[in-house]
Parts: sequence; C-alpha cells; structure tokens
Amino acid sequence: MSNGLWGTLPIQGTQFAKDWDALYTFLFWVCAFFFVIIVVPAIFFIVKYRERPGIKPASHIEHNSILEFTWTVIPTILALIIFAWGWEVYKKTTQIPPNAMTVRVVAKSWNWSFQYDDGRIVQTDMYVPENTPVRLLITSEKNDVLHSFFVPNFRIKKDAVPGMFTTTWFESGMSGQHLIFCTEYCGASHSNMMGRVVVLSKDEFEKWKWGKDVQLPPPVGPEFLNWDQQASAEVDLRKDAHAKGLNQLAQQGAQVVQSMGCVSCHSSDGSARIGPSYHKIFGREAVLADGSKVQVDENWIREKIETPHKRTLAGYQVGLMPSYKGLMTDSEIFAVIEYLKSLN
Ligand code: HEC
Ligand SMILES: [Cu+2]
Repeated sequence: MSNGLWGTLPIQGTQFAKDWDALYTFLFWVCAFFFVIIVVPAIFFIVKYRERPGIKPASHIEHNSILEFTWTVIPTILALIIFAWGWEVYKKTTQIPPNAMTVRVVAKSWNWSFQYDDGRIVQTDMYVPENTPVRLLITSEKNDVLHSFFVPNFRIKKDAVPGMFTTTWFESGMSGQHLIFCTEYCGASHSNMMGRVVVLSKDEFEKWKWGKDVQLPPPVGPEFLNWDQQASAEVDLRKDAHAKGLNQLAQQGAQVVQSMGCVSCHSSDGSARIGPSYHKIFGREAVLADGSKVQVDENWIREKIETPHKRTLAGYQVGLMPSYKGLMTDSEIFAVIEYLKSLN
C-alpha cells in the first residue's frame, strides 16, 4: 500500500486521496527547497559577516532590479501553479457524477447515522459497494450542533450543519473498513464520534442490501477501539430494519406527505391546488415574489418545510403554507425529498 511522504499520510482509498497527496507532496518539496536555499545561506552569512574587529560594515545597497524582479516573478508563478492545481482537484470533489448512489448522513451528538434509498437507516457504519460513486447528503440533527464528516483515507471532509444539506462524494476501489471521524469540535464525546465506511465488493453489498449477513472486510489503516459494542448494536438495527421490510424511501415520503396534510395543497399530477403541484418539481427553477430565481433542490424543499415564510413563490400570497418546523424528523424530510424527486 502506498502511503505518501514516508508513510506520514493516510492510506489512499480513493482517487481524491492520490490527487491531494500529489499536490501536498509538491507543496512539501517546494517548501523544503526554499527552506534550504534561504536558511542555509542566511546562517552562513550571519556567521561569515558577523560584526568583529577589523571587519568594515558593507556599503548601503539601495536596490537591485534583476534580483527583485526574480524574487517576485518566481513565487508568483509558483503560487499560480498551486492555485490552479488545487482548483482542479477541488472541482473534482464538487462535481458529483450523475449516476452516483445517494447515502444520507445525519450527524448528532455523538454518532452518525446513514439512510439509504430503500429507507433503511444504519448507525455508525456506512456500507457502500466498491468502484461506485457515492453521493453524500449531509446534515446535522435538528437543534444539534455543527459536526464535520471526515474520512481520512478518502480525503473527504464536509461540515454537517443543522437545518441545511451539504454534499460531497467519493468512489473507493479499496474494500475494507475505513475510519470516519467527526472533525468539528462538538462537545464531551467529540473524540468518540467515530464510524466506519465499509467498502464491500459489489456482490457482498448486494447481499447486505437484502439484509443478509456479510463477512466484514478487514480494517485499512488505524482501527477504532470500541468496535465490538458498536458493531453489535448496528447488526441488531439492521435486522430490525429488515424485519420491517425494505420500504422504498420515496414510498415513505409519499406517506409522510399524506399524513402531514401536504396533499391538501399540493397535487402530484400537475393540477393546481392552493400551492403548486409537485409534478416535475425537482431541479426546476422557481420564480420568487421579488423576481429572483431559485433552483428546487434539497435545501429549497427543506426551507419551504421549515421556514416557508422566508421566501415565497411569485403569484402566491405570503403565509399560505404553514411551517412544519419541529414536526418532521430529518429522515422524514429526506423521504419527502426522495418522493418529490420520484415525480420527475
Ligand atoms: C395550506 C396549504 C399548504 C400546505 C398544507 C403545504 N403547502 Fe407547500 N406550499 C403552499 C403554497 C401556497 C406554496 C407556494 C407559495 C410559497 O412559496 O409559500 C407552497 C410551496 C411549497 C414548495 C415550493 C414549491 C416550488 O415550486 O418551489 C414546496 C417544496 C412545498 N410547498 C412543500 C410542502 C410540503 C412538503 C408540505 C407538507 C409537509 C406542504 N408544502 C404543505 C401551500 C401549502
Ligand atoms: Cu461531532
């Protein structure tokens, strides 16, 4: 296994890891190079030209154009290379492949839970198939604090913010257990707020998806000490979820929309009720009362559910839609979003 810079960097579990490590290694050698060519001569001159009897002070040198030009242009070029390189890699981390599977991540003090398209929720461990792009839709539970989702082996890190969705993605070809850390100080058990990304072969993942027992691949890199307790709790949960049957998340969303009474104002077939229809709502541009536009995405739907009066669609009276803040859990909101997506 190739660990960059004499093993000081974590294992490279994704292409991002390789890309970031290449940039990091470049930065390291640039720093090392300039440290040597600046500090070594500086020490040499300090010793050689130190003040002592018989040595005359140097004449006062005002300026040297060639020298100044050089020490401005070279660092500028280097800084631009570093910027462009960083930008390229950063762009890759934000451009999520359209065929990516979605896993919804909810942080709470102090654990992680993961919700799948089939509605299943697992604690602590996120199971994913290898060589498959996985999009993470991340949030922190209502009234909880900021957390941050970090998988060192994958070099991905994203804040988890209550009341907001953030996204990132990864694709790992390295089956095994990869540690998850919370990397935003969040209180007493912050350092225990760990989990694992369990990367399985595609076949094994398929088995796991259908609630069958799978052989856990070995940990890659550092291990989490309290695994045993956590892992057994997780297995029970999985069995439980399976017993309830593999509900489709979108189907759950349809039930939520029924039971919350959204359907009295919103149809799903394009017909107008008090509010606009959900038909083909996801991804379209909505025009607001002040003429500005907003794309209907996860955050917009959540905003309408929790704080509907903040921004109102053009052509509608302010305050028609009631707020559901505190009445719906994050997993219900995820389910509603999935349901609205399914109407496209
Ligand atoms: C009493 C009627 C009413 C109920 C109940 C209601 N809404 Fe609304 N909703 C509206 C109206 C009116 C608008 C458009 C005006 C506005 O933006 O507030 C709207 C707008 C929306 C939008 C934005 C639509 C777009 O085209 O961008 C979403 C999303 C939404 N509602 C979701 C929901 C969900 C989910 C529920 C149930 C949890 C719900 N609404 C319950 C009346 C309602
Ligand atoms: Cu945390």
